[in-house]
Amino acid sequence: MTATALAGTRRAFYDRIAQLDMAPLWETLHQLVPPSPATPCVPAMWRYDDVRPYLLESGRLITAKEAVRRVLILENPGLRGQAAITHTLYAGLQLILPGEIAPSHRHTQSALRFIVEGDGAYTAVDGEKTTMRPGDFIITPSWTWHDHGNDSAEPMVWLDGLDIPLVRMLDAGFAENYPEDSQALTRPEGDALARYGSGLLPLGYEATSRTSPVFNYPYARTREALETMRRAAAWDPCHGIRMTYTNPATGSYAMPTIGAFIQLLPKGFTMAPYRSTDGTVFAVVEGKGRSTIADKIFDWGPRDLFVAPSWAWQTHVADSDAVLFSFSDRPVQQVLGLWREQRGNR
Ligand code: GTQ
Repeated sequence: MTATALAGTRRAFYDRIAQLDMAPLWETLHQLVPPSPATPCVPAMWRYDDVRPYLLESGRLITAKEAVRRVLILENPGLRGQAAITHTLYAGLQLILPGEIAPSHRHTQSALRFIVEGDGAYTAVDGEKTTMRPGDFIITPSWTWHDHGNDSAEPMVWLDGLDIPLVRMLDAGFAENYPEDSQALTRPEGDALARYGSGLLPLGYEATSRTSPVFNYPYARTREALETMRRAAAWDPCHGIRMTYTNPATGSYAMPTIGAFIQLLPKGFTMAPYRSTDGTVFAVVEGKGRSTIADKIFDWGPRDLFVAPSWAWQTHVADSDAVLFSFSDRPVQQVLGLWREQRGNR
């Protein structure tokens, strides 16, 4: 048989087995088992100044109550239509205007909030309210009731990070609405942080879930920790001083599906190249600088957002002292034994 004839015979064979819902592995094996991650996720950046006018415009088009969550989804250009910023994670910017309430619901997807703009709106989680301030890291564990409200005089904006694409892939999503807009509060504000986030734990405490019992990690404390550490800590050549938000009861990540990090990059420091298999979303809190992600260069300042795909080389430079928040699916990859990282030379 000639090569052309063989190719034709094969194609006819593929058509015949397609009738039985089968396909030949050998045509796609190299794609199915790539030598290194071949993600459709691409490096991308959202400048806050570009996005903010649209966010405020959305506030004139729909109320938080009608929208349930008034969010502009940040869609990775390589994943349009999938509500995904990386292959496994969702991100969006949520706006809540003075006097509004985003009604209470719960879902199996875990969520994090990283506060970008405004001061004094609240989120209520599992019977307790917490006031939100810029830079605060707040979590909404899987299947906990949560509603958001704004009693302040200013619009409030935060970055939402959820494991929506991951849970969708696992077909493990459930959701329900609370019978009223606001859930019943059973504990005073600050209770969880005092009880679990002060280097103390209640006597005989045993974790009842895989998520941290602390649900607001206030920026004031985080920033102070970074500032104190810089006096003694050696800078990591790739990350500066980078810390993980942890569950104080286990020392592990604050949530089982999303890892969150905060890092301080010193002024004038060029980080060494780094890559890891967890596609990572970055939010700039303070300072100015630039990151090279694969072949893209992003100049960033406060409130800008960018994403580094799995296994893409990343290098950060800070022109002034800079603080970056970031999140990824690292806990999932690590618990499954899949996570890899590589450090390059400066
Ligand atoms: O605040 O509960 O961005 O359920 C997407 C889904 C936010 C939320 C989002 C959600 C929420």
